[in-house]
Parts: sequence; C-alpha cells; structure tokens
Amino acid sequence: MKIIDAKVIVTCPGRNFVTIKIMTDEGLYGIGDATLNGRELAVASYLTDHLIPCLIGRDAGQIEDIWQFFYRGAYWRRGPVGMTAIAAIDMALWDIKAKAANMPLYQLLGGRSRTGVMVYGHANGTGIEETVAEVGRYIDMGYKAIRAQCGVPGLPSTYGVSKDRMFYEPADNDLPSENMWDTAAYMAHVPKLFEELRDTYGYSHHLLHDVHHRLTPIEAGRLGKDLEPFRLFWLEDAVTAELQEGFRLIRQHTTTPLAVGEVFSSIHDCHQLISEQLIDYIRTTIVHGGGITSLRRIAHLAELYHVKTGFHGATDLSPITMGAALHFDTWVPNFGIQEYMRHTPETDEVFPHDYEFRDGYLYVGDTPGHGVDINEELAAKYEYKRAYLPVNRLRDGTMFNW
Ligand code: EZ4
Ligand code: CO
Repeated sequence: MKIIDAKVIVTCPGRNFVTIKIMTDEGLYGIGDATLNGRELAVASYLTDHLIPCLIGRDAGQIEDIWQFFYRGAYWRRGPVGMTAIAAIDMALWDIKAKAANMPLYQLLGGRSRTGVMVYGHANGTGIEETVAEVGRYIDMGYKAIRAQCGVPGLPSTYGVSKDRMFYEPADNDLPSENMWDTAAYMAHVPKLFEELRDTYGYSHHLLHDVHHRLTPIEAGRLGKDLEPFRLFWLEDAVTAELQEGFRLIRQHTTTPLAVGEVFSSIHDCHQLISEQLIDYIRTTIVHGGGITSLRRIAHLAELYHVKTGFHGATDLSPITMGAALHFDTWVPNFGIQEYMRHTPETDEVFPHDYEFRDGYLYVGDTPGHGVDINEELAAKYEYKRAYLPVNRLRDGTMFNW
C-alpha cells in the first residue's frame, strides 16, 4: 500500500489543533495529531515543508522504517517540534495499518490487558473551600482519581485554576500573559488543601497534584514529605527535569510518588529517571514523544524499572491523541493512569470518536484504527487564532518557570 498524498489541516474549534491526513493508493487514509501548544505553525511547516515531500511513494506499512528515516535522517535529532511532527505521521500510519487489518489499534499492539482505562479529572477552585466542593463534583460524576489545584492566597492567578468550570484552557492570550509566583506561599498552602480533602472525603479516591515545574529538588522533597499523610497518587512535575539526576535529591526525602515527562520529546529525556528508579510514572505521551513507535520503547524500558505510564491528556492534545493513547493504555502491561480533560463540544464535533467515559474509566470502541476521524468541512470553518501559554515571574520580576 503506497502513500500517494498527505496534507496538514489547521483548525481552531475553540483552540488550535494541527492534524496530518495521509492518503494511500488503496483508498485508506490515516490521521495523526501534530498539535504543540503555542508553537502550532512550526510543526505544520515542519510537516508540510520537510517531511511530507519525503513521504510520498513510500510503503505505508513500513512504520518503523519511516520513523527511523525521519529520526535518524534529519541529522538534527529530538526536540519538541520535530518529534511532534514524527509522532503525527506515526499515529496516522498506525491508524492505516489497523484499518487495513480491520482491527481496533489495541488488537494490533498486542490485545487487551484491561477492560477500561482509569482516568483522572481536574478539579480546581480559587480557594480551598471551592476546590473541595469541585472534588466532590468529580466524585459524584464517578471519577476514581482526581487532580486538585487551588489558588494561592496573595497570587492573582495560579496554574491549573480555570476561569471556566468545565473547560480549562491555559493558552489564554494572543501574546503571553504574565503570571506571578511565590514558592513560599504555595508550599504553605498546598498541604492545607489536601488535609481538607482527606478530612472531607476520606481515602477511597486517588488524589493527584501538579506542581508544574515550580520547585527546586530540596523544596520538592519538603513538599512531598508534607503531603505524605494524605497519600497522593502522585506529585507531578515537581521540578523541571533537564537535570535528570536532580530527582535523586527528591527521592532521598519523600515516599510521595513522582510523575514527570509531559514536556519530554524522547526516551533520552527520561532514560536516567527511569533506569535509576527516580520516578514512578512517566507522562510522556504519543503526540509529543515521537508517536506510538517511540512510546512503546519508553513503556518497555519503564516496565523493567517498576515505572508505570501516566499519559498527559490535557485539552491541547487533540481527540486523535486521546484515541491513540486509549488504545495504547488498553494494551500496555505497565499502565498506571490516563489524564482526561474534556474537550469542548465544538472540538468533539470536528473530531468524531468512539471512546466514551463511564464511571471513572474511558473505554475504546472497536472501530478499525484508532477510532478518531476529522470532519474536514467543519474544521475549515474554524480559522487558526494565535494563542500563547502564559509566562511566569517572581515577585521581583525575575523570569521563572510557568
Ligand atoms: O499545562 O498541556 O498536566 N497537565 C498540564 C497541562 C499543560 C498544558 C500545556 O499546554 O500540565 O495543563
Ligand atoms: Co502537568
């Protein structure tokens, strides 16, 4: 089966999404997500200008060879723009292969390891009381696992606290908006939130928290220790992870489980974190980590070291990534959990899909492929709109991590 054409579709049904559609001479096509929040057009150009010309005429079944061709063949390896572009092609090719086999993708990967995929939802509020009430709402909706984020007294805005109850969207401005950060205020506040949550709801649900790269290793060790009585499922992105060995220091000080990796683009970004057992969950997901071909390698490496998967699943990952991730989650032996933020109805309409939420779990359907399609006519109605993630500064103006 030969690739005869491929195109990039940019659409903005409430937020920007980039999609590749690959066509074959047998009439089958596959789609892949190429969305990189705040840098969408760079990936679109990487695909259109540099990868698609090399795709035409190739055998659509040679997924591994095409992956290696684009990874090794670029000479310039890794990096989020390039790896997102490779991921998009890889996802589309797995979609085609599964359609050709007339199988849902999880069958092709090795079959079902579980009936459903446990997901966690996002509860947040401006204060503790509001956040506690929100967690209650998620419990009522059937969630078994809930991430809790809360405003910090004295800070006008905080990562993870949304203006819209249903749909959180951090890329909120045409140019980066500026947030303010205060580590001491945050560290004093978070344990109070989790104490209140456990006092209110007990210990029958999993609770998670995302630090969003704002601490140093020794601060993270302290926070992890302070949170130990509340038995978190995980503490996410406690520190930036360019320095993988930095996690050793956190590990020496706390038994709170650690998750990291949503911004990683390859196995080399987490090799040491995994092989030294410095983390418990790897969050690198299909769209930003080089596709299914690449994530398979990461998951197998992780399995050797008791590390489980916990794929990133924010709204800036399109329903295509969610579909592909759910097939992967349904198969992968060392599955941990899947993040799940609801897409808006406009987005769901542009990307029809067959996965569904029931009682705390997401279930994939049995449509051949990854089960997600794109309505191109509808997609064309939503024009790209530039949007940036915020930046973050300390009180004295110093640029910090967002
Ligand atoms: O801020 O995906 O765990 N989820 C997150 C996300 C990220 C966005 C950035 O594009 O940290 O909400
Ligand atoms: Co995160």
